[in-house]
Amino acid sequence: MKLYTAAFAPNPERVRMFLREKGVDDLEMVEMNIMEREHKSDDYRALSPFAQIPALELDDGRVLTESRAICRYLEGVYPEPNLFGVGYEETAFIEMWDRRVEFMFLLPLAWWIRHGHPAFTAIEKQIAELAPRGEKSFRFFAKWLDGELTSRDFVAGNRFTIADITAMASVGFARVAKWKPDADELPNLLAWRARMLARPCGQKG
Ligand SMILES: N[C@@H](CCC(=O)N[C@@H](CS)C(=O)NCC(=O)O)C(=O)O
Repeated sequence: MKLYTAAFAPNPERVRMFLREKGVDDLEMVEMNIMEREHKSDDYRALSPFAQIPALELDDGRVLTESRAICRYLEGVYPEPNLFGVGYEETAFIEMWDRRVEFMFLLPLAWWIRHGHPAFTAIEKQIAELAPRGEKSFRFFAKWLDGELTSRDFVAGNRFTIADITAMASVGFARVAKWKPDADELPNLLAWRARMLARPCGQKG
């Protein structure tokens, strides 16, 4: 298997965190430079039709894209520790949380950064109004998640899961917008982040 990845980008970082939590460090990695538009080449588009990273090329030549689908596949190859849930109930609740985080935290953040940060003109036809709209939704969800974390240690329940990884990838990417959880406004999110930074997912790999 070969993982196409890119430094500083949140979706490939989700997969790299997933691998670190699984203790897998021998996957072949192909590093792409997004800002130099390496992923826009015809060769890469043949693998990933929307020219997005990450992509996982399987040994038989098939290619998986979409971070969550790639992690799903890797969970099958490396089942322990379980990060997607055991049984239909836990799996459903973890999926609910992971999708909430992806669509209501990571996606608005991507709008904020991609449509607001001058460096992103390299890959985005910026629409100025989308940046503040994304920022507002991102900040709203951060506050809401902070409230949820008053009563538990992890995003989706009482153990570490894929939902924590998606949230950590978001919080990490938010540094590009000079945002991080504030001790007065988001104390629970800040404490959660400190716990995550102490885990394999929080180590730079
Ligand atoms: N839904 C996809 C999104 C992938 C995605 O947007 N990747 C970004 C990096 S985080 C990318 O490839 N950006 C390059 C571009 O938009 O030109 C996933 O979950 O993997």
